[in-house]
Amino acid sequence: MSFSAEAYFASQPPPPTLQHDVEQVREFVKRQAKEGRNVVLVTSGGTTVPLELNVVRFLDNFSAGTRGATSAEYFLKAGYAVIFMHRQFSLQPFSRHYSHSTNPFLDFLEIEPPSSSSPDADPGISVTPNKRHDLLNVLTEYKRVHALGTLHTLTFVTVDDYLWLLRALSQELAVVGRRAMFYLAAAVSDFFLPRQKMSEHKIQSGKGNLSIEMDQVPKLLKPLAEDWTKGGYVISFKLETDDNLLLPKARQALERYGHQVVIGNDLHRRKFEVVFVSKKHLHGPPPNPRPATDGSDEFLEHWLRINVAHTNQTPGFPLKEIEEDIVAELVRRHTEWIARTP
Ligand code: 9Z3
Repeated sequence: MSFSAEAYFASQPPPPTLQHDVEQVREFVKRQAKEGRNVVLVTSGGTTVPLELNVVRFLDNFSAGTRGATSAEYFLKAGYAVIFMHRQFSLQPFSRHYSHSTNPFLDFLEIEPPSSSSPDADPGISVTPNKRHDLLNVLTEYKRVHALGTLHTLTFVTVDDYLWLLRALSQELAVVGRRAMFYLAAAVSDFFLPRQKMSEHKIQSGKGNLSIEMDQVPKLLKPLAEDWTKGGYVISFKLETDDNLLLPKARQALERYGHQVVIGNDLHRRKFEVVFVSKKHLHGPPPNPRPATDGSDEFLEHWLRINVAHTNQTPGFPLKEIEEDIVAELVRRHTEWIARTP
């Protein structure tokens, strides 16, 4: 079965923290609006689909949160206020450079013995000299953003949390109209198990194979782009593993949901190659205008590529991140979008 957005929200309960989360976002947006900033909602990380009410098992969607956390940093640098809505425990701006699995920070802290004049004092702690420069840069930007108050973070776990939050936050962002941007990089499940079909307790083994029929997650992009945002600039991501599907699926999404940009990425090439797909009538020309490869002149495609060798150098600090170019291009397009009165 496929739920409409209305049927979904009428039948699935909201997360218990929704009200609290929304109030905090309302305050944040109000302050940013007063200070005249553009506000971007960045979604990041994968959603889960619980299989039981007392959840022991769940399905997960692939995403470490790198795209979202990295992009959030570049938006902050560009002067945007960022609402960072991410999967609990996925990567976050700034701390992402020191992921416990690839670049654990304990590995480059040194213990310094107390001085001979105060031998009973605690030993000091210092940063390994060759790690200082990078850490200082991250820390400086982190402190700057905290002092300005331009980053607000909140979390989701399940696809239900995600959908309820997305609707509520997009309605809150309507206050800033065209100055709002939606950067929907989270990996969202296409299927879910409605409450009414969920087993209360842990599904028991011993009865042979397990078959579960899931329902389709409602597509919220259309109401989001059409009704909730009041002119916000909406970007979704399309993830494929079959190259041949990337462009057709991206075009199909634009056609169906009527938002502004789909960024297509292939699972294995996503760190060094993406494609922006947009509709011609919605935009001025991109920097290297190219007619779409489907032969029609309805869509524009704009490929961004970086040198693959630059993406995997020092852990946590690649020479170049494709998100820098993605964000620069989007800021350019969003600025035009704001300037153009509807
Ligand atoms: C993406 O395509 C993101 O770029 C990635 C980022 C999930 C690939 P990482 O977090 O990965 O850096 O490890 N996000 C959107 C994925 C998605 O679920 N898209 C839906 C679809 O493709 C549409 S909303 O159908």
